[in-house]
Amino acid sequence: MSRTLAIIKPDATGSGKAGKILAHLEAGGFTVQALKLVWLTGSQAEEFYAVHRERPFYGELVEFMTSGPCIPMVLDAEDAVVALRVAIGATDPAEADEGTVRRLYAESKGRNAIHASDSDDNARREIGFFFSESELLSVGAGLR
Ligand code: IDP
Ligand code: MG
Repeated sequence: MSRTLAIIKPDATGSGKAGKILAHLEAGGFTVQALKLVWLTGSQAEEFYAVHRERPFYGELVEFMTSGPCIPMVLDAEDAVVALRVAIGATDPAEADEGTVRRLYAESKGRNAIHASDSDDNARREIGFFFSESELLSVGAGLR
């Protein structure tokens, strides 16, 4: 088993899709190890997405991610990072495979329902961004 981070984004929480997305992930074999509701500040969103600082959509992305509450969660699965990227689908829901979270629940390329870490190193960094050591103490996958 390994571990990754997902974030249900403000478009999905605001339209009442969070429960459906969580159920979809659980049915897909992911186990929730930690979860919370957070409303990011501008500086938190800027820090989380700092890797995209130079991209033309950075301002729009930060504005969107601070427009309502998010639900970050730690998920365990076999090969969790890759499995979750497959389960969420392409960034643009129009290009996402049938049955993926983004195809089912995303509005657009920007307002795309869910984030997933793209590597084990980024998963560790992103989990640490949202969850303290004590909040992860009960988690047993051995990555802490
Ligand atoms: P990913 O979430 O599939 O890994 P990234 O390319 O890492 O996609 O982009 C991070 C986030 O930035 C996307 O999930 C989406 O919310 C937003 N984003 C990416 N490209 C665009 C764009 O062209 N227009 C508006 N927002 C975008
Ligand atoms: Mg990405």
